Amino acid sequence: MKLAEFDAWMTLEVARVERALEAWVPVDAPAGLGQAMRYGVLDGGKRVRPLLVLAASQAVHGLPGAALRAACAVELIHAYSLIHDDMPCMDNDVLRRGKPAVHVQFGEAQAMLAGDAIQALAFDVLTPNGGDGEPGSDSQAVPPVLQARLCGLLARAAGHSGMAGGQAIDLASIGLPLGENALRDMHHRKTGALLQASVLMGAACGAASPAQWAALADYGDAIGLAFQVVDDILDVTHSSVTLGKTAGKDIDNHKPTYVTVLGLDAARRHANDLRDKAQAALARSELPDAARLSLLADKVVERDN
Ligand code: GRG
Repeated sequence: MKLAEFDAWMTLEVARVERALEAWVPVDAPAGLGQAMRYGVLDGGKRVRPLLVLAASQAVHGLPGAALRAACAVELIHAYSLIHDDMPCMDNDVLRRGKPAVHVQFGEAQAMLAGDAIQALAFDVLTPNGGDGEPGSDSQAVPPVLQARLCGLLARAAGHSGMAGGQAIDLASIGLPLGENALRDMHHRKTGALLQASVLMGAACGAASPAQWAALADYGDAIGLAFQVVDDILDVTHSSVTLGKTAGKDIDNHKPTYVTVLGLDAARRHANDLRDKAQAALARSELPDAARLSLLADKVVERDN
């Protein structure tokens, strides 16, 4: 696939995800909650996770309606995690996606509620049969067995053994000299689990053989970690303006990172090794339509925000 074709695909798919999120995140939730939810979800973010869902689904000729719902559900979980992460009781940041964080704009209580409601909405979006006339409802698009599978994959990635567990380790590790293994375990959970789930939820929308599923799981595992290594690198090499969030935060907060543990050059080499691992896993999958996943792996490592 040529780069121009891939760029056009990304533009088209991101626009489709934006339209769906625009329709599904409510305007009319009580007492200003809808406004806070929409502020936290819409108009910002690279939408990497939805693109991974859609690319994986297309690689296995998945159901397009199911894949779009899965793409939005993963992005909703990601958006909720950022809202809660920015709160004073966690990472205490004021800038997110180039604008004031949700708790700065709407207050702490509303930010907590917006995150809670966005998390619940993710599972609502995945279960259209339970939806009561929600916008764009297409219960035919996601067979009930697939709804349950997608909910399970997402819940396990977001919960205590995945993202929330990783966040707990993160908060408990401030100022501690973590070794590389402990750092890897934390980031597998905190960042990697949701990125890997994005790939697997896309794969679940189609027919992946057990060997292809295992290869895609390895791909998701490698890019999930690569994403975090690059995040640690960008935190020290790029400005807040480029990143749309406060740069240099990890060092200021005395957090162990791949840069503090390995050093900048070794961290860069590690990111490239993980990209190679992801590409090798894709080759093992022998999926003929995996070019988008391959180009996304490059993008994860070469990104500058
Ligand atoms: C609150 C349960 C809970 C978890 C929070 C995701 C997370 C866990 C914390 C965010 C802290 C952080 C900066 C992690 C590094 C990796 C990461 C998730 C970066 C942000 O994701 P991007 O770059 O953001 O995809 P955009 O804004 O582009 O969507």
